[in-house]
Amino acid sequence: MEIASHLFAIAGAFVLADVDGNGTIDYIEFITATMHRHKLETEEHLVQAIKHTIYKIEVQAAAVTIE
Ligand SMILES: [Ca+2]
Repeated sequence: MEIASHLFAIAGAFVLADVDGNGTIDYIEFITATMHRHKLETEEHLVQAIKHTIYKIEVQAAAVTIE
């Protein structure tokens, strides 16, 4: 079940990367797809860092309120 879901995700990624729809991923399509993925991962890391920072600020604010 899990393998099928991974294969489905990979097939979907290939379909999205094949911009001209010719059934193959050329160099430009590969670079474009991987750069887009890298950007998404970078944005996800930024969101996680901001959430972590907000959490730490809230914890510190709660500690100050208690004291
Ligand atoms: Ca193509």
